[in-house]
Amino acid sequence: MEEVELSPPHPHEIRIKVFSSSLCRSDISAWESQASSLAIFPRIFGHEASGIVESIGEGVTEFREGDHVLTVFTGECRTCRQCTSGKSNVCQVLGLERRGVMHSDQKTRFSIKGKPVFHYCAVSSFSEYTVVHSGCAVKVSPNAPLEKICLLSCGVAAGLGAAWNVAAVSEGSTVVIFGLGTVGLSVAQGARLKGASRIIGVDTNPDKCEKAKAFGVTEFINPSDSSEPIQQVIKRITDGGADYSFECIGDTGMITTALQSCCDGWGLTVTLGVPKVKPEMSAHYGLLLTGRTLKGTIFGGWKPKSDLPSLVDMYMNKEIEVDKFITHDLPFEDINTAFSLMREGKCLRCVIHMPR
Ligand code: CXF
Ligand code: ZN
Repeated sequence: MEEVELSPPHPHEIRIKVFSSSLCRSDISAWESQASSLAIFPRIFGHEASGIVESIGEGVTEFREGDHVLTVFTGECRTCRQCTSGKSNVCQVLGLERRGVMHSDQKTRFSIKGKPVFHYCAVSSFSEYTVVHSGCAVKVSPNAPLEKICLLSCGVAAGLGAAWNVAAVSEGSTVVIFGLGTVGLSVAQGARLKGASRIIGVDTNPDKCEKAKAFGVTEFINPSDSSEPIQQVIKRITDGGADYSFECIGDTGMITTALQSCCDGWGLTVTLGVPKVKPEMSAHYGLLLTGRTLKGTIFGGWKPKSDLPSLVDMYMNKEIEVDKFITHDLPFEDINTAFSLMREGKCLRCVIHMPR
């Protein structure tokens, strides 16, 4: 825990009093990353967060002090080619920020004794206050519980979007999901809500079996339990492969396995995991010649400003499940416990509550 200084918001930015921030696996992956381009320290992690607008910078018209917001790690400028295409959420102006600075001036808003403290995804929510670009926050209903909906700022929304927007899972179909963390289990929830008849969950952590059933997984397979390669098991029990497979681990080797686990002709593999070590992937081209498709996605294809408020409404109307993903609630001072639980595979989401 450190005392940091945080500047007022610059033009088109807002300063937020963070309310709750859940820990996402990618916070840890980035922290542990040995790749020098990502080793930016000292830095404040955290990106899956809710908060209340404390002050607004020049030119901000969309927010007022007191507004309830979700932060987003990939923004929406509403003017670039991708934002106006109606086909993509990969904003060219406020998209994923990997250099630890703010989009507008490549500088930081945090410092300690005049020395910069870097950002993460231009959000940095493991702090009592943060500054974000106004295009990287979404106003939500003041009736929605901030201590729950922070999960919609990354993991839960990403999984639902992958099933709905990217794969468009159809009724009666067979789905296989590799990696049953919050993202994978959100894919399961999304597939169930679209009427998939079989949802096969794959994870090497045996504790995931019980948890997974609660989110719609109909069959659980632990690859460590058999010597038969997992793709062969999937093909055998699905008459040649699933209709859809999802890679939610962040292991590029598993992308090949996921492709091999879906069927000839129309099998679709959606990859959402963020690789921890090796970013390159390889697969036999024959897998594509025989009609498979491989699609990548960030944030499940959701355009945050346009789409997140309706996801919050769906939660409020009890059409989607969010609370069940919260396995732990911790005060900010115990944030390191959340890191341990995540590393040991003992949680889905730990929500960190800021002092009020
Ligand atoms: C990630 C997405 C890919 C890069 C790092 C941040 N967001 C959520 O986990
Ligand atoms: Zn995340």
